[in-house]
Amino acid sequence: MKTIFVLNGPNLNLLGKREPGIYGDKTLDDIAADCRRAAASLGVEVDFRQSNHEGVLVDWIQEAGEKAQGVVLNAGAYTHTSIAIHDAIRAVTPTPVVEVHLSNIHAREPFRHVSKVAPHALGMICGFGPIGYELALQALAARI
Ligand code: CA2
Repeated sequence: MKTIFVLNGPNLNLLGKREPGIYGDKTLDDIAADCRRAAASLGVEVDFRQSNHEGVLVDWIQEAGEKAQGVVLNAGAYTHTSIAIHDAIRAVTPTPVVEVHLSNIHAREPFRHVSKVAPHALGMICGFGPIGYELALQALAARI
């Protein structure tokens, strides 16, 4: 079966526990369960992970290049800063990466309007909350 890595960056482990006004009340475990349900109906498997560490995310993107057919990536704040993540996504080409954000990063502070992930991503989904992960899985399942 085809495998999609769903990778989550810093502070996303706090979802549902802090700042529900911005990020909603679902926990990351809830989102993982939604992804697994969506994946089952799309006929793919998800490997869902979270790390607060940039290098770990780089390692996982590289691993995806060998073991997975696609990546859903919410790199959190590293989206806006990480050249290492930008380079890793480029390095695993042609493995497709879909960038996801719970919030609409373009409607927030100017520093969130820039994405280092977007230039090498297949596409980007933001502003729809947790459903964005399912939309990304659907887009990848149609592509791989
Ligand atoms: O909207 C998104 O998904 C973000 O990737 C979330 C990141 C933020 O830095 C990006 O600009 C947009 C932050 C995730 C922090 O998550 C928290 C959850 C609960 C409480 C505090 C932070």
